[in-house]
Amino acid sequence: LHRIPRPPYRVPLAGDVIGSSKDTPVQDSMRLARRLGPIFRRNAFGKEFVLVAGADLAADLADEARFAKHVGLGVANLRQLAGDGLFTAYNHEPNWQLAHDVLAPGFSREAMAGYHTMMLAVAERLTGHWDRAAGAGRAVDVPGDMTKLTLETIARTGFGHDFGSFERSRPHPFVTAMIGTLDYAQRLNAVPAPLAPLLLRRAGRRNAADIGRLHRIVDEVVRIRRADGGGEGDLLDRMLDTAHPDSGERLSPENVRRQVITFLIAGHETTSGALSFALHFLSLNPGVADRARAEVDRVWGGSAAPGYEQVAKLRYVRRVLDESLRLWPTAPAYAREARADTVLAGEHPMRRGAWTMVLTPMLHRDPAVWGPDPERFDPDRFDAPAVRSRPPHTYKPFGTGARACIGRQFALHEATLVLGLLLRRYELRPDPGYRLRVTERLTLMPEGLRLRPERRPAPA
Ligand code: MNH
Repeated sequence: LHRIPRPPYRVPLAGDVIGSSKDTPVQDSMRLARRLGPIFRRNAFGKEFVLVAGADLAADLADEARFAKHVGLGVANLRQLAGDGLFTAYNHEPNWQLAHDVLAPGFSREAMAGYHTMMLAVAERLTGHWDRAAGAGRAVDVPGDMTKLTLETIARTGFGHDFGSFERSRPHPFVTAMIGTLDYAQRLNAVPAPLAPLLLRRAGRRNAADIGRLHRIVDEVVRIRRADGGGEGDLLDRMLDTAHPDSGERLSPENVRRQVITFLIAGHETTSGALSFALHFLSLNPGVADRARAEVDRVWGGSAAPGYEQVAKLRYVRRVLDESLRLWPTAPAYAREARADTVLAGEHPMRRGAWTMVLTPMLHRDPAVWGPDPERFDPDRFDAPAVRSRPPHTYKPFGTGARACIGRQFALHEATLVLGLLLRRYELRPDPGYRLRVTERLTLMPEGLRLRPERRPAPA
């Protein structure tokens, strides 16, 4: 451990607090990575942890034979909320495999094609709202609107539930309570564990109230479904009715609640951020936006409603998303633990159970992989020859291995569809005064991003 660099000034008891803020752990770590290199240590109140920012090390950590997901820091802090739900389950908990096997068919190609029409209907609520803003020459609140869109999409496709987000002037209470719990889970990392009950007493009470609110909301979603006697085979039907294909086992009511919370949160917050960053970059790179728009016009032509297949054909729009998630992967870290004593990258001994965090935004900026100017936004980094020429395990916005994101295709289909619709319909004018500020609440979001959509004529 002593060979791994660490920040030079360490405050007794508190640790590496100089130049770091409880509100921006990821961006502080990015700064440290720039100074300290591909692997470094941080210390908080006597707890020492190692972060990885370099591609060679991250590639070695992707070896599933020697490493597995570690439930630590932010993810572990969410266990109060989501217990052994899919995202927060320990590898050894039986409900992980059970829920994974029962829910995975809900993310097959056929399942996605089935969600498409509903995704389109939600996206049209968004364009309705943006049309009114464009007509009045008003700017739109991009993260706020993307969150309305992605929450409605997962709620309706997965759970047959309508949160009415577009009819509300303020965020749905589910969103407010969710942000509260994510924020709290992040803040728990910034205080010494034994003092948390004391230092975060008020915040802890608020967090308990937020969790209670989330439970009541999801219990109501489940109650309505039970009263209806079943939906049309969506995620909630799988959670409630589907037995494991081999064991015949079903999810318990307590576990269903945890899965519903997990999917309602994981299914919208990071996709909302991904769309928001993509719109930010499109507004700043008119050449990229023109090229993406030309592709949409070519592939979709005049068709009023693009079909499922027509979304998959938007290759360049998809690259815009890939590149946005390179620079700002909205789930910005994942942790890996050693399955047995091993040596990381032939250099760093690790005991069984020892763990390290991969700092994805810096992995995605490693000049050895991405060249001398990794900050430059360039979707062509994801054209086929460029992707083929890169080593594996260099791009990880959805994590890695058995515990990688189950909703990846869902997110990419939804986000590509929405970007296509917005590009076809609007010019995206940036707010001249806007400078990117990234807020952290375990996830990343471009704070206060506003754009001025302007209607463009329909393509001939
Ligand atoms: Mn998602 C796991 C990123 C969209 C549901 N997701 C992960 C992980 C990352 C991630 C990273 C792995 C975390 C870890 O190793 O600790 N997810 C994203 C991003 C987007 C995203 C960047 C959008 C963009 N995720 C979605 C959507 C859904 C979803 C949409 C559901 C509809 N994600 C999950 C679940 C897991 C997960 C569930 C946990 C999977 C498992 O452990 O088996």
